[in-house]
Amino acid sequence: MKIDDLTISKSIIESYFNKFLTSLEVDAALVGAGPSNLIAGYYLAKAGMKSVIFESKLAPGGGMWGGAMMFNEGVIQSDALPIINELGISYNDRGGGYYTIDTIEATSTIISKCVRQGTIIFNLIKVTDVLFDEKNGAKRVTGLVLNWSPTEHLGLFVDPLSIKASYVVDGTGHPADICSIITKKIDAKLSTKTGSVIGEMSLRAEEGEQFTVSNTKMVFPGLYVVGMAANNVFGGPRMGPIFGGMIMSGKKAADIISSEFKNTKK
Ligand code: 48F
Repeated sequence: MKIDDLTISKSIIESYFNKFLTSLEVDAALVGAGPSNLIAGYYLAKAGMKSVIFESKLAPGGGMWGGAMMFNEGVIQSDALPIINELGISYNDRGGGYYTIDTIEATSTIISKCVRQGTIIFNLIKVTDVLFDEKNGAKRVTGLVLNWSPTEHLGLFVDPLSIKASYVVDGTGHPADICSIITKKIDAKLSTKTGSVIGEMSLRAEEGEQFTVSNTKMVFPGLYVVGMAANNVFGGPRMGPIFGGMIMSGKKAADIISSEFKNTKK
């Protein structure tokens, strides 16, 4: 076959912009492609919701690739094994309910399953702000404001674009970027003890893992937190290189949002 350079360019441009156009109004918009949001994306798509993830870096996967201290192995506890089995990720049984996963295989599989299930991932796009509505003094997050990540690095003054979403999920990990943004920019009072981002505490795996899952919830109308962002926002400890909590948090977020979504459609 003869290869035509312009056909290559036209194919990429048209496919990309079709993908972007179909993502302008979605059921769920997820910020950050770490393990928790990738799992949320997988289960949201499985539940039939139109979902999209925006990731500021080149590679989705967040902090999972590097395992612990760049040893590319991670630990999963038995509670998260049903999800690992559903996704077909391999593991080694270390005994006592501890399993190790090769973080390269695990991260690449989670990304692939998420996309193949139907959640679109856009990389190199940073969420810089939110869209919100205000009715009778009550605010609700209704979308995201986006820009190419390099604009920030290069200090370019380029205006963003925006999309609308019925539900937004902050899965930005340690910084909890979206929750911080709304407390500063729309004077949002979060459902935390202080009304703002409390900040993450020192590493304690046992407590941190439970904290992530129990604090995966709505933090402001229209906005949910998952994974490490939940620990930062609600003031829980970090957990280090055990990933079961991240995975269970992603599934919990998808379960809450998809059941709410179904209720609004009744
Ligand atoms: O940090 P990250 O992996 O979040 P997570 O799903 O998982 C945490 C674990 O990896 C690990 C841990 C548990 O053992 O503590 O750290 O909670 O992924 C967060 C992703 O969000 C992206 C960031 O590049 C990363 O890939 N991100 C952060 N801010 C933005 C963003 C933003 N404003 N817009 C788009 N992406």
